[in-house]
Amino acid sequence: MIRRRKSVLALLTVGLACGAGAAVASIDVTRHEIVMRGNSFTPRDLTVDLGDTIVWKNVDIVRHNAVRAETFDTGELRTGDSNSWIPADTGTYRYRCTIHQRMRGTVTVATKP
Ligand SMILES: [Cu+2]
Repeated sequence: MIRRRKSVLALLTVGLACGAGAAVASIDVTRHEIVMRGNSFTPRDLTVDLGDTIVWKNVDIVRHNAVRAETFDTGELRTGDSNSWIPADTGTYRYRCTIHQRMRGTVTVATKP
């Protein structure tokens, strides 16, 4: 299980995303990054807490996406692009890159202990 705890970057990202700014410092956000490189997701299996943000970032030289039907779709990401998803429910979510059929990953969402 790989976990990354909250960071200043996460708070900045949320602040920019909502554009409000005032109460940003009090938001408890954990941001997890999944890197797309070498036609694979790293980490391939990620466990997060409900309410966390998952970011896919493509650092590969080809386009990728991360898709789970009816749940999330990052859209095609070019080199350096990223997109995120905040799960609305717990569970195990298997997903794939629809461009490269063998490029797969899993996000497991659990409630905070
Ligand atoms: Cu791909």
